[in-house]
Amino acid sequence: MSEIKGPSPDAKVDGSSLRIAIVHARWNKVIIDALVAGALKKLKEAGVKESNIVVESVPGSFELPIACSRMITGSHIQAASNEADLLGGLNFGTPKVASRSGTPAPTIPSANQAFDAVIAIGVLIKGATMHFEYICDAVSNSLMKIQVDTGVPVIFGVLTVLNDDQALERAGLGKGDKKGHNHGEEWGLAAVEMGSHVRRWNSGKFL
Ligand code: DLZ
Repeated sequence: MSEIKGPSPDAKVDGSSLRIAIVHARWNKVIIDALVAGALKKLKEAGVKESNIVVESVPGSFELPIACSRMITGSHIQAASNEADLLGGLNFGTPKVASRSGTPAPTIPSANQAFDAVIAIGVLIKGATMHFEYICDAVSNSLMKIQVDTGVPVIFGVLTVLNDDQALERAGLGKGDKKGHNHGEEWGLAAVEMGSHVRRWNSGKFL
């Protein structure tokens, strides 16, 4: 394998305070499952708590942009509702501790905070028509637009490959000595790094 191509050594980032979403397509499931597992492995190794990882699925890669967009918005609504609860305001569904004394029960502070990053995972394999080109173009442009517009990093976990073997190798499932490497792992690390950078940048702190 080339020594030049590929990411530089992992940035050491602590994911223990981050909340991360993974949304994956269900097309090409064997490869998807390996990529999601790779991303989850690295999220946990970086300290992201299991309770702060949300995994959702959509039919195909074409649905990834709407899922990312709505999940980011939904997590902001969830976080705002938690804040309102803590201030004694409206409660949109956070459970309350049962009161035995007749005095109002305190609201349990929820761990739900807005997502610090979303990983969009899909596997697009070229077929005989132009379908592949249109979907690759639309999905990659939309995901980039969502992260720039929302300010929440959207990690591009979409394989755009010419055949099954290329996809298998990029999920670490290749045949013989072409086992390849699971790119899901890099996506997990990228989510933690970008989530933590953006938090810092948003509070006006720079290295
Ligand atoms: C229709 C379709 C095709 C042909 N190929 C793929 C693929 O390789 N990878 C993928 O994630 N999704 C594929 N899809 C489904 C579309 O992404 C989408 O789900 C449908 O067109 C419905 O909008």
